[in-house]
Amino acid sequence: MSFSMNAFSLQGKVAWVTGAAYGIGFAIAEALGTAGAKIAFNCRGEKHLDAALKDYAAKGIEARGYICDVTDEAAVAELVGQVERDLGPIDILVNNAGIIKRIPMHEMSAEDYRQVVDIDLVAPFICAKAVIPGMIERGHGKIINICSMMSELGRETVSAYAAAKGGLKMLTRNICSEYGEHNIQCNGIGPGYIATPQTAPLRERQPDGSRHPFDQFIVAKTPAARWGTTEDLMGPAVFLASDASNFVNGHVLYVDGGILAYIGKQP
Ligand code: NAP
Ligand code: GCO
Repeated sequence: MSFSMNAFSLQGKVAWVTGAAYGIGFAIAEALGTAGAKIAFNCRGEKHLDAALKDYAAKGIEARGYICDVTDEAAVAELVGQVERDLGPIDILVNNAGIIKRIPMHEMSAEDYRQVVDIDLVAPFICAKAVIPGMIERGHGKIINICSMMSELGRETVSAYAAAKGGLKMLTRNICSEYGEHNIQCNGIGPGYIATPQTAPLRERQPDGSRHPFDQFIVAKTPAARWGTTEDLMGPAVFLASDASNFVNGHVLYVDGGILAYIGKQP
């Protein structure tokens, strides 16, 4: 038995990354494209789609973009058919699209709570469900669910998000349990605190120019002593999308600069 770096290549594969017009999804799609995969991505509106197509082209990545809300089961099924006609069967799905609402739980409406769960937990089920039959037929497939620190930890104001991301960790394990025998690997990536539009409000400068208290808190709580970048997620995503991880299943790979290992700075 010998090992070749080709195990990490995605040449000839088709990867669909949800919500990948910018942020973490864009970086993951860029990495998978650089590793050789043909890229399909979706987002909700024309404006982001057009900008993203230019951004992918500027990175030298051939990507097809589609408008599709991942909570709409019929639209997702249609999208999968279209991607397969345009690029070929989907080998890799990355469930990245997600939102957060930071509202104290006792003030949060059930409607807001449901919207977060719908996008962050129900949509990954909808998207996975749409690609699994084809993966079973072809005898292989990779599903990567973008989890969170909140798959393990709680904090003030993010009850819906934590419930959804905790659920997503268990959906990951369940897809592994249910479809592992078909050579389908379903794993999660649990990013730490990553500088993207989603976390921008937590990094905003204060009126006096000082750093946001949450920004300072996160840097102190992270052994790496910094926020993560979207680039930090590229290598882990390629690994989990490639044959190099064919016996890794039902796992959440935390890419958090060490947050989950750390009790916190002593006073
Ligand atoms: P972001 O900058 O806010 O990007 C979120 C993406 O999701 C956008 O492209 C958005 O597209 C898309 N999206 C949202 N709802 C959608 C829907 N219903 N249908 C289709 N696309 C939808 O967030 P991010 O920081 O890159 O986060 C990406 C993922 O990583 C999320 O699941 C998030 O929870 C997770 N995560 C983030 C961090 C972090 O620190 N940033 C840490 C851990 C996990 P539109 O513009 O079309 O709405
Ligand atoms: C928050 C953050 C997070 C991160 C991320 C951490 O308000 O605490 O937005 O939850 O985005 O998911 O891993």
